[in-house]
Amino acid sequence: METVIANAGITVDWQLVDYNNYADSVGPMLTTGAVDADIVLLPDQDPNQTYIKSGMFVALDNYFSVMPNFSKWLDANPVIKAELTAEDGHIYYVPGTNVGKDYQPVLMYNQKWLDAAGMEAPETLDDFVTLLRYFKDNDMNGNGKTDDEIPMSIMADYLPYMFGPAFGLDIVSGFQADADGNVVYAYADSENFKAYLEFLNGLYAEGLLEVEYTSLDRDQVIERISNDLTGVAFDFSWAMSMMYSNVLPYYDGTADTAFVGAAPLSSADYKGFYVGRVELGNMFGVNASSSKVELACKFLDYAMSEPCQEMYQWGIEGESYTVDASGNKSYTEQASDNDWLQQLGINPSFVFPAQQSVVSTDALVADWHAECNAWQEQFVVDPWPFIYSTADESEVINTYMVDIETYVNENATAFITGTKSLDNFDSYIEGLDALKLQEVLTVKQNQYSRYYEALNK
Ligand SMILES: [Ca+2]
Repeated sequence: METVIANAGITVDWQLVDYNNYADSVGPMLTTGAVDADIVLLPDQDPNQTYIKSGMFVALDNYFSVMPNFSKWLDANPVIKAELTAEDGHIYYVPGTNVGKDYQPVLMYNQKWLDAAGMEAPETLDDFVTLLRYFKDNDMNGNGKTDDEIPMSIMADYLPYMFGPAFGLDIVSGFQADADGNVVYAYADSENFKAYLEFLNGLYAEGLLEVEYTSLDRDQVIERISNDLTGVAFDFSWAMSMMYSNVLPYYDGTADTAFVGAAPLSSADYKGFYVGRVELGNMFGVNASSSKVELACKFLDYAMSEPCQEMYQWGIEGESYTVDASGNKSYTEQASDNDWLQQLGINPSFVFPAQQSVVSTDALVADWHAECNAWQEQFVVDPWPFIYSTADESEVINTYMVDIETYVNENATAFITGTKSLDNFDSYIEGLDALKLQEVLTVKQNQYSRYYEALNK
């Protein structure tokens, strides 16, 4: 941290606030205008443009001539640029980002079971069902019994990630847009969402999706894997080597004995994908009443530069990392002490707009896992983006969405478990109208149209 400041050639009056109470402390300060800092780390992402509309922060695009690093970075990251574009077309904040395409939720198989079945990881729903039947009917764990195998152990929250894309649906985000920017609610898709429910109801009826799936939690999945009882999981990728493979009784550190990530499932009509995460993180703004607006913009721009990003990620050469003759970096032993590392102001870096990198995660997982993650990245698509709301839009969404989400989740469970027949699917769709889905869709369409315009500018 000191190095960044020293290299920038400035002195800083820090106003430090306990990070655990940051939002509670700084939110009221911003609301009352009692902030004299030149640069402010926002307490939230200003989702309703409250601070933007109060005129508290400078429109940074007016200063892009002195912000070459930031403007270049925005051009290289069009989704984030569009997300940061406010309703009035200006950009007010410099963001930190989270990893959005790496180590996200993915499908994984017990490689030993796959090999014993003589099968490759399935890529279609049909092959997948064939595999589940094989796992169910055979003594995959070799204990002499064929009735203790649970073909797959999937927590209910991950079913949308796992099966929605094969039906062309992003029911993780819920709202999705086509290539022309037209917004639909995936849970109201009368053809594809019905097909999704029919498919899962079929798995459930056949005992391939277990009766207890709605209450299954991660600890139970881990326990099953440690007893070699299950062949398929779907979870955040980091669980692959760090929570699942490592508890397998025969795991020897190689992919041959592990739970290994695979391609997403596809159908004849739709190519599968994995749903990523919004990358936008902390936001930094320049105070419009500052006497040093241009200097503040310049500093934020410097803080976005590649040498600084490298420091947020690796720290200081010779202390937290070393560089070998061919230019490859590796962390020092001392850097494995994360408390020490955080004293350098990094991992994570809270006080600068840091772009989170996968390198530090790669270093934590098995090599085969890091390779698998890098390969799986090709299947990950952007989720529904962050888009600023207006106060009116927020009101509509807040008024109706909780009831809509409760309704779709309850109905999905009822249709999958068969307590409600899919003959009633049309009345389910009609029920969404009664819950004012159309009003929410109008808001979402307006929001997406703004985003779409900024994206294609
Ligand atoms: Ca068995």
